Amino acid sequence: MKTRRDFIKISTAGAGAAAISFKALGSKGFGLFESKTEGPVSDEDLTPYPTYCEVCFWKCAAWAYVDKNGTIRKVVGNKNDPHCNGRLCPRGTGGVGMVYDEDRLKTPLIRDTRKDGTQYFREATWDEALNKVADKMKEVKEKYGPEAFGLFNHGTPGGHFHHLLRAYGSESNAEPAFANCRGPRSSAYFSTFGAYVGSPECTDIRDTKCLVLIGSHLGENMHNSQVQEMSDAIDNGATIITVDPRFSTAAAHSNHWLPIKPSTDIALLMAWIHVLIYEGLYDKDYVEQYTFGLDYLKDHVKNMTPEWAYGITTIEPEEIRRTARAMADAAPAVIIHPGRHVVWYGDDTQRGRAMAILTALLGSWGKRGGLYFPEGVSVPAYPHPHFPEPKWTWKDWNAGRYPLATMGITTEALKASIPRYNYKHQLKAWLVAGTNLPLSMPDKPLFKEAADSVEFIAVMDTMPMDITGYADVIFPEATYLERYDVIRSAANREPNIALRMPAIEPKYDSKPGWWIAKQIGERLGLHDYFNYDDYSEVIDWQLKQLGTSLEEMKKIGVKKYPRKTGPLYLGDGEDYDFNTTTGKIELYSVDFADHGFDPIPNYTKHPEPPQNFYRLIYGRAPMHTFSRTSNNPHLSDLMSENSVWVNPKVADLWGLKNGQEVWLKNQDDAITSFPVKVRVTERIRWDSVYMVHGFGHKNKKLSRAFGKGAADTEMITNVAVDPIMGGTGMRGNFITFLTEDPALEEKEVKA
Ligand SMILES: Nc1nc2c(c(=O)[nH]1)N[C@H]1C(S)=C(S)[C@@H](COP(=O)(O)OP(=O)(O)OC[C@H]3O[C@@H](n4cnc5c(=O)[nH]c(N)nc54)[C@H](O)[C@@H]3O)O[C@H]1N2
Ligand SMILES: Nc1nc2c(c(=O)[nH]1)N[C@H]1C(S)=C(S)[C@@H](COP(=O)(O)OP(=O)(O)OC[C@H]3O[C@@H](n4cnc5c(=O)[nH]c(N)nc54)[C@H](O)[C@@H]3O)O[C@H]1N2
Ligand code: SF4
Ligand SMILES: [Mo]
Repeated sequence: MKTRRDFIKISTAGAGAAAISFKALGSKGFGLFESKTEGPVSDEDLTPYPTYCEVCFWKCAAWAYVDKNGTIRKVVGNKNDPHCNGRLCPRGTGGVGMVYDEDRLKTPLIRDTRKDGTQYFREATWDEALNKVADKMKEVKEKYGPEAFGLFNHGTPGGHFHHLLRAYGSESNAEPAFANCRGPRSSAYFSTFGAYVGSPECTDIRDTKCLVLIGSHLGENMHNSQVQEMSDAIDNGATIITVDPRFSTAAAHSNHWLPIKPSTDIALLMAWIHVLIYEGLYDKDYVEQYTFGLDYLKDHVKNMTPEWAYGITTIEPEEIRRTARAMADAAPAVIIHPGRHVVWYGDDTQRGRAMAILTALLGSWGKRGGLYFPEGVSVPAYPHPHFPEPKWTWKDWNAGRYPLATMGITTEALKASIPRYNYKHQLKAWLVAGTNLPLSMPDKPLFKEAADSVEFIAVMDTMPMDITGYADVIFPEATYLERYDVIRSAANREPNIALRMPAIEPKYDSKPGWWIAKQIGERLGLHDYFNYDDYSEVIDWQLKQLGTSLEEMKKIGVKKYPRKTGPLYLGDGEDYDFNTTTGKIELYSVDFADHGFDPIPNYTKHPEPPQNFYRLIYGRAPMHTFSRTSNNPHLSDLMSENSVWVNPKVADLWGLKNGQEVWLKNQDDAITSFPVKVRVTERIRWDSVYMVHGFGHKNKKLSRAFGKGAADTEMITNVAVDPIMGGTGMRGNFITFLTEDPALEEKEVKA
């Protein structure tokens, strides 16, 4: 296929990954990054402005301290905020680096073609760039209907553009945080309990007696308040059980580390369920009162013994029994952590179901030290006319597939953009806001084909990330420390809200997302949907409905409200109606049975690595968030590249040395663009290798991140799709090592 649009590497015409200790955060927060260029300054000379962090999706509330010259000197957690309790993680403190990164996008850019036919980006005025996008939106609406304009979004910028698209007539949106992240968890917990676990997850870690982490690497995955509560729980003597093929930071703090063979977790979970039922260790009163389907479950797991699971998982039967009994001893103050990035092997909703069923048997849903009932504040919408009804939405791409998807599926959006898939409803143009699709979407060839197929792409970003190379128009968004944004309202133990306001004026010619969306809206004749001059008017109006004001929130940043929905926990024997088909917690899912899915989870065997190949698994480093921080001046100082973790046995076999650079090649002959250093360590099983996600950037304009480390995404060409909700299982990929530069080899062959 001919590439209509070249990938442009923007040029305008003119401490070890796992080394962070829980204590670092548990006591006083991570050390501050003070400005390097300015001298020391005392707090009295600084003005604090409230914000909430955008470096990850935990959205910790914070104060940005600004000096007399208008420089942000530090960002510090808000003490009244339940997401952070006054302590930010290393990424949050380093967030100020997003403002002062000199590689930032500085002006709008428009793709143009030189006389010789090559493409480049030229600087444009806001007016020209906004007109270009608005004109294209008008054209698409006339030619194909507004639904053909799709939106990929993540984080707060997405909200403003979602509003714009709804006003324009489209509900064709998808975000990687669903099908590439936590989607299977939503379907699993909703079908079992009729409720979601939310974000922050409603895990009562501070009061737990036993925390079970199944591939959830808290500590490296820096979910701030959870990491703090885990540190307290460890101090209070809670039993920690970690199931991970890798000796993670959490495993290092655990009483039991179960180094499971990857892809076999469902077998372990079913064996645990077997032990609880057949040793009579489950919470009989709770199960009797609140659940549906124990008899089916009992029969189903009859032969799923620890001995059966041992052959599959490589975990000793006695260890399976011991850990099941430890959970039962602690019940109901036990948490089977629901995890978050759960798109692993394509049967992920069923693994989530097994975790939810185990939770129910232990009687810990709705109990102190288990999972509590969260409550949020409902922020009223600023008045605007009704949105027009689209003729079709993201649901129609799926055409009946993935019946339990609750949000747009990103891979389906890509297929809907490619004519040869012949979808009835097709996308012709995209807006992309706050997501770096080339690094976050598996199956890169599919992404490229989709980007080549659509007529137009507009990208809003703060940085010249990989995605911007595919754009026709690029908008430089102001960073979160330079803008007003939507009021944060996330369910928690106590309902609460947080304000984000600008600490400084936007640098360069960047503008806030709300402003960009409004400007496009005005050009489309949608003024009534954007009936304000400044977003602070929207926020003030909303805050007044909530009994406060912008003035008050500027002083406090976070406001808490009393609960209205009742206590955090179920009372003993209290009646409770679950929002499921049977009104009970469904050990047997009626909904799944109706849709032809297994009503109780089954273990299915997944492909194993071929000879000389190893399973690629990946995760997080405490000082980085995906690909968004790799160029951050503060955070790249802490960790500038990723490495590939290799077991010593494997290193011996291949003659690999610590620090040696290798290229990785996967089962489909995809090769990493850049080499990556080997880290020889006992902390990974011999059948797998491990990488931190977010490195291997290909845009030269990222002066610190370009070519540093390798991208796991390039090795993820095989995707195991979850039939229930469309999740993209990414851990069925196998890699081998190339010790010579493959580009040199190619040159030699040609010569
Ligand atoms: N291979 C692989 N793929 C994965 C994962 C993995 O571990 N490995 N993880 C998956 C998971 S769990 C998730 S949630 C997704 C995340 O996927 P993405 O949402 O794509 O995450 P990032 O890579 O951080 O990309 C965020 C983009 O937003 C930009 N940005 C940051 N702040 C702002 C802002 O204020 N305004 C605007 N407009 N842009 C901003 C950044 O510069 C960057 O380009 O990826 C998924 N994909
Ligand atoms: N510092 C930091 N924190 C983050 C993020 C970040 O980018 N940086 N991203 C945030 C986001 S959006 C998300 S979704 C979460 C993701 O964080 P988590 O939900 O914790 O998810 P994963 O990335 O899937 O977890 C990776 C762990 O799973 C293990 N693993 C791999 N294969 C298997 C297997 O087959 N079985 C088992 N039991 N374990 C396995 C890996 O060894 C690794 O330790 O992190 C969040 N927190
Ligand atoms: S956990 Fe860290 S990066 Fe995420 S919002 Fe909180 S401070 Fe920011
Ligand atoms: Mo995620």
